[in-house]
Amino acid sequence: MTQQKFPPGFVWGVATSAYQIEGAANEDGRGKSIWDTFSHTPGNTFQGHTGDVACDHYHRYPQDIELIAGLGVDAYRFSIAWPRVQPAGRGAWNQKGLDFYDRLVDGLLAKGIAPHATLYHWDLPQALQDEGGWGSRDTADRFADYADVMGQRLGDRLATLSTHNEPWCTAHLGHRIGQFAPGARDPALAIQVAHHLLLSHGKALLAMRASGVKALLGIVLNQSSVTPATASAADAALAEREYALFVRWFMDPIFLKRYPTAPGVSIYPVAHENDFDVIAQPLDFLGINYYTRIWASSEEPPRPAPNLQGASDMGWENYAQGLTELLLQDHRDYKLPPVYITENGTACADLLIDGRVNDADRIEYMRSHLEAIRAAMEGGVDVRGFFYWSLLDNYEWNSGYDKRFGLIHVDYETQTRTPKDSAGWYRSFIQRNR
Ligand code: IFM
Repeated sequence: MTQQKFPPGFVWGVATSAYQIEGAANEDGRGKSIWDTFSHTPGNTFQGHTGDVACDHYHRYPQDIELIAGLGVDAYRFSIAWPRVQPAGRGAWNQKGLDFYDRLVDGLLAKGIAPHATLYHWDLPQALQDEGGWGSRDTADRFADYADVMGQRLGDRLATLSTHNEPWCTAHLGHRIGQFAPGARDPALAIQVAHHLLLSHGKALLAMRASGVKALLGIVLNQSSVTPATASAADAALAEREYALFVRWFMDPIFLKRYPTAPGVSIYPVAHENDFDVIAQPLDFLGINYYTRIWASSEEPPRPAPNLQGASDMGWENYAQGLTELLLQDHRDYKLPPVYITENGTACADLLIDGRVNDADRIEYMRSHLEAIRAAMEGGVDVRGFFYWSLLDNYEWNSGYDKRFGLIHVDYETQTRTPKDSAGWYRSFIQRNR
């Protein structure tokens, strides 16, 4: 691995999102988001955990910038909390919220760290949810207005600006499975939401291009390779359906101006005539988040995936090869723009003992996934950068603070940050690969 260096200019980074780290939920004019409502509703999250305080990054961001710099990375990916900058999702802007992101971006630049921002990492203003949320087509226009203002405000200092993070999660975990905010359980609504998310992405890109926003513009999709559990026709059909719903549902509209077909897929959204022309905007880059593969078993009970021993603390199979498979498949199916791996990482049952976290499993996960990226690049995929998820242990949505993904351990009682062994490993890996 050390002989196969990454090319010069390859971007090394770490990633976070607003609701997972910022805290300060009721400060400086921030509006409520759907995650405030969802996490404060009993029964929705692990032990009722909320993001009210999280890592207190809103106050501790100068220290966190120092920690990022200490890793020796080139880049930091964060998200903007829409309700912090525009509390009701339409109308008035919140100066204190806007100022926070100005300070964050300037603080990063002062340390030579390139800021990569995401506009939507799941924290819709509650006021828009009250009007129908992503189930309403109007929300796409509200999002385009928000994107345009933020693009004009920060775009000259950002390296990249992504519209959405993982729209599959917003649509399906939020509106079909009910595991994420707003907690709906309606398959048809999930498909309509996915369409409005894609539409909002296209409208936002059109608005930001018209305003001459300087940052590179794109979207971040969560993707997995899919493996049929056996050679049966039923498993093959299931695998095709899973891949269509997870990967192609977002890639086909953006790159091919259509929705995919697959066995057993029968729900399609209500779309207007020119929607695909809006959605299929040229991208400057595509962000791909990869954690594990999808194992397609149609049997009852399903056959277990082979590598579940040593799976992550989330119970996710460690399958680095899936990242190579996925990137090569994307490369075959679509004319890809430059790709960033905008998230990849693992949750471990980390223990802080005598000031040290020995997270050898995380190091092995990173090593094997970086090798998988290198293999995809050898196969012709134009990967330009890698962002480890996450900088800090943080609020893992409905799992609360129970799952730790960070390179840096957070003691939530004291807010003490302690770099884990993986932080030192990543730093030296980057140095060796420059
Ligand atoms: O923590 C999340 C992140 O918000 C989005 N991608 C997956 C991560 C781990 O579950």
